[in-house]
Amino acid sequence: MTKILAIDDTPYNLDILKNGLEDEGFDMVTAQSGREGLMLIDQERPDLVLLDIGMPEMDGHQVLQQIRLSDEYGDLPVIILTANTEDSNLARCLESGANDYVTKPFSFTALVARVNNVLRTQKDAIKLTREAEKLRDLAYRDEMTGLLNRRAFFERANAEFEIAKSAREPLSVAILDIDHFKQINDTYGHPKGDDVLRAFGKLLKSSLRLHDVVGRIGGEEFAVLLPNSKPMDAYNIFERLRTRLIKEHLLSNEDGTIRPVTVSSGIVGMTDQKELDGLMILADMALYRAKNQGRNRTIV
Ligand code: GH3
Ligand code: MG
Ligand code: MG
Ligand code: MG
Repeated sequence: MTKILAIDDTPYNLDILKNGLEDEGFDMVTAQSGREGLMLIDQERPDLVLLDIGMPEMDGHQVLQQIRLSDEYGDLPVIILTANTEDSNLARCLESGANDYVTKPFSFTALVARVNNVLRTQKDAIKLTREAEKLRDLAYRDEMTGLLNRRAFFERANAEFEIAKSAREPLSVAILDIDHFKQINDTYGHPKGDDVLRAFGKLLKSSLRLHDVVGRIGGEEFAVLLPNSKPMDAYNIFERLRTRLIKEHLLSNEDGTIRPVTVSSGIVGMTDQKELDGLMILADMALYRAKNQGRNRTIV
């Protein structure tokens, strides 16, 4: 059965979509915010997403961007539901990677036809949008690791920070820095150093949830914003990552000995900071302490 996730901040719209599409034989899941929608994509693995654009906090464009940047869900078909019928808005919806759009108010016949059409032509649509995806990647993605680049990280992280601040929700920020990376380059060569960065990026991403914001913000420096997470939750995640990294990523020396790759991390939770920058400075201070205390550790 085809599972559809509808994301809309208006409960009434969700009821209409759920009832109407269930009658058409679809399995329906609903979310009232962008962030809840991203969580449900992880949990429910829908075949298609119906996405409202005008939502407070995280709007539809931001949700779509997050989906398209995901390795796992990047190809997920998305149909945008929008009340704004201006050409510029509709063009923007398609440019940001939507497979199709439906303008509100919509007829169910048209909506169901578009859903079926998108599902059928999903593969062709991927090919057609590949060029656009490449351009988007250039702007947002760090080429080496596939994570968000520095600019995109701060853009997304600032948006999450504002949401958490106004909703008075917990949030954690972490900065991670690979230990003695210069020595890794000097000992094993720059290409091997690049391999370590790629492997670390992959491990980091796989330790986190789809709605966590994760980027490479410097050469061997990474940053993560975890919405709705207390510092101790983040600590447990990064400690697991740290011990896994040491076990799984070993560099062998010519004399047969091995050298594990290690990482130091600084974590902070939401404080009375008015700006994300303030939290980043505190996370950097925690990282500095981790380095000073001997590296290969996580400090909250
Ligand atoms: P610390 O434990 O204090 O963090 O020491 P470190 O050697 O990791 O830190 P330092 O800042 O002294 O060196 C970072 C090194 O990372 C220097 C730079 O050449 C290297 N680097 C930065 N970007 C890249 C990259 O894209 N690829 C590779 N292979 N190396 C990089
Ligand atoms: Mg809305
Ligand atoms: Mg370092
Ligand atoms: Mg560094």
